Amino acid sequence: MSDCIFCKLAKGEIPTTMVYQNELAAAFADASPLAPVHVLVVPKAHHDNLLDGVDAQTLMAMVECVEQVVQRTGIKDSGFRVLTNVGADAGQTVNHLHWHVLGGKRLSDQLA
Ligand code: IU
Repeated sequence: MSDCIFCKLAKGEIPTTMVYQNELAAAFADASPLAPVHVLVVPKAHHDNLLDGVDAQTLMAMVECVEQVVQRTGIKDSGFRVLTNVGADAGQTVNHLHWHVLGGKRLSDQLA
Protein backbone atom coordinates (compact mmCIF):
# COMPACT_ATOMS: atom_id res chain seq x y z
CA MET A 1 0.00 0.00 0.00
CA SER A 2 1.78 3.11 -1.26
CA ASP A 3 0.47 5.60 1.31
CA CYS A 4 0.91 3.42 4.41
CA ILE A 5 3.32 5.00 6.90
CA PHE A 6 4.25 1.66 8.51
CA CYS A 7 5.13 0.21 5.08
CA LYS A 8 7.52 3.12 4.66
CA LEU A 9 8.97 2.88 8.18
CA ALA A 10 9.45 -0.90 7.85
CA LYS A 11 11.29 -0.52 4.56
CA GLY A 12 13.49 2.33 5.77
CA GLU A 13 11.88 4.86 3.44
CA ILE A 14 11.16 7.12 6.42
CA PRO A 15 13.84 7.48 9.12
CA THR A 16 13.11 5.70 12.38
CA THR A 17 14.91 4.11 15.29
CA MET A 18 15.20 0.59 13.93
CA VAL A 19 15.84 -1.90 16.74
CA TYR A 20 16.03 -5.01 14.58
CA GLN A 21 14.90 -6.30 11.21
CA ASN A 22 14.98 -9.47 9.21
CA GLU A 23 13.88 -10.24 5.67
CA LEU A 24 10.15 -10.21 6.42
CA ALA A 25 9.63 -8.05 9.49
CA ALA A 26 10.96 -4.97 11.27
CA ALA A 27 11.03 -3.64 14.82
CA PHE A 28 11.21 0.11 15.41
CA ALA A 29 10.67 2.44 18.36
CA ASP A 30 7.14 3.73 18.92
CA ALA A 31 7.05 7.50 18.34
CA SER A 32 4.94 8.06 21.48
CA PRO A 33 6.23 5.47 23.94
CA LEU A 34 3.95 4.31 26.76
CA ALA A 35 6.74 2.50 28.63
CA PRO A 36 10.54 2.74 28.88
CA VAL A 37 10.64 0.07 26.15
CA HIS A 38 7.93 0.46 23.52
CA VAL A 39 8.79 -1.09 20.19
CA LEU A 40 6.50 -1.94 17.27
CA VAL A 41 7.01 -5.16 15.34
CA VAL A 42 5.51 -5.10 11.85
CA PRO A 43 5.59 -7.21 8.72
CA LYS A 44 7.34 -5.59 5.75
CA ALA A 45 4.48 -6.65 3.48
CA HIS A 46 1.23 -4.83 4.04
CA HIS A 47 -1.46 -6.55 6.10
CA ASP A 48 -4.27 -4.51 7.63
CA ASN A 49 -4.31 -6.51 10.86
CA LEU A 50 -3.62 -9.92 12.44
CA LEU A 51 -6.41 -11.64 10.50
CA ASP A 52 -5.56 -10.17 7.11
CA GLY A 53 -3.98 -13.22 5.48
CA VAL A 54 -0.64 -13.23 7.28
CA ASP A 55 1.41 -16.33 6.36
CA ALA A 56 3.21 -18.50 8.91
CA GLN A 57 6.67 -17.50 7.71
CA THR A 58 5.89 -13.84 8.31
CA LEU A 59 4.46 -14.57 11.76
CA MET A 60 7.62 -16.47 12.69
CA ALA A 61 9.74 -13.59 11.39
CA MET A 62 7.74 -11.28 13.67
CA VAL A 63 8.31 -13.61 16.62
CA GLU A 64 12.04 -13.54 15.89
CA CYS A 65 11.87 -9.74 15.98
CA VAL A 66 10.22 -9.89 19.41
CA GLU A 67 12.97 -12.20 20.67
CA GLN A 68 15.66 -9.86 19.40
CA VAL A 69 13.93 -6.76 20.78
CA VAL A 70 13.61 -8.12 24.32
CA GLN A 71 17.21 -9.35 24.26
CA ARG A 72 18.63 -6.12 22.88
CA THR A 73 16.62 -3.87 25.21
CA GLY A 74 17.36 -5.96 28.29
CA ILE A 75 13.75 -6.78 29.25
CA LYS A 76 13.78 -10.48 28.42
CA ASP A 77 14.11 -11.66 32.02
CA SER A 78 12.11 -8.95 33.81
CA GLY A 79 9.00 -9.51 31.72
CA PHE A 80 7.29 -7.78 28.86
CA ARG A 81 3.95 -7.58 27.04
CA VAL A 82 3.12 -8.16 23.38
CA LEU A 83 -0.24 -6.95 22.11
CA THR A 84 -2.00 -6.05 18.92
CA ASN A 85 -5.12 -3.97 18.47
CA VAL A 86 -7.52 -5.06 15.73
CA GLY A 87 -10.15 -2.60 14.59
CA ALA A 88 -11.70 0.60 15.84
CA ASP A 89 -13.18 -0.67 19.10
CA ALA A 90 -9.76 -1.97 20.14
CA GLY A 91 -8.15 1.37 19.34
CA GLN A 92 -6.25 0.42 16.20
CA THR A 93 -5.17 3.71 14.68
CA VAL A 94 -2.73 2.49 12.03
CA ASN A 95 -4.12 -0.05 9.59
CA HIS A 96 -0.91 -2.02 9.13
CA LEU A 97 -0.47 -5.01 11.44
CA HIS A 98 1.75 -4.13 14.39
CA TRP A 99 2.60 -5.80 17.68
CA HIS A 100 3.38 -3.50 20.59
CA VAL A 101 6.30 -4.80 22.67
CA LEU A 102 6.14 -3.07 26.06
CA GLY A 103 8.37 -3.35 29.09
CA GLY A 104 11.03 -1.79 31.25
CA LYS A 105 8.64 -1.05 34.12
CA ARG A 106 5.94 -2.78 36.15
CA LEU A 107 3.06 -2.82 33.66
CA SER A 108 -0.55 -2.31 34.70
CA ASP A 109 -2.56 -5.50 35.15
CA GLN A 110 -5.49 -3.91 33.35
CA LEU A 111 -6.02 -4.87 29.74
CA ALA A 112 -8.50 -2.12 29.00
P1 IU B 1 -2.49 1.34 17.62
O1 IU B 1 -2.48 -0.03 18.21
O2 IU B 1 -2.89 1.36 16.14
O3 IU B 1 -3.31 2.30 18.42
O4 IU B 1 -1.00 1.84 17.72
C1 IU B 1 -0.41 2.72 16.83
C2 IU B 1 0.92 3.08 17.38
O5 IU B 1 1.70 3.60 16.34
C3 IU B 1 0.87 4.14 18.48
O6 IU B 1 1.51 3.64 19.64
C4 IU B 1 1.65 5.32 17.87
O7 IU B 1 2.42 6.00 18.82
C5 IU B 1 2.52 4.61 16.86
N1 IU B 1 3.00 5.41 15.73
C6 IU B 1 4.36 5.53 15.51
O8 IU B 1 5.16 5.01 16.24
N2 IU B 1 4.79 6.26 14.44
C7 IU B 1 3.92 6.87 13.58
O9 IU B 1 4.36 7.52 12.63
C8 IU B 1 2.53 6.69 13.83
C9 IU B 1 2.08 5.97 14.91
I1 IU B 1 1.14 7.57 12.57
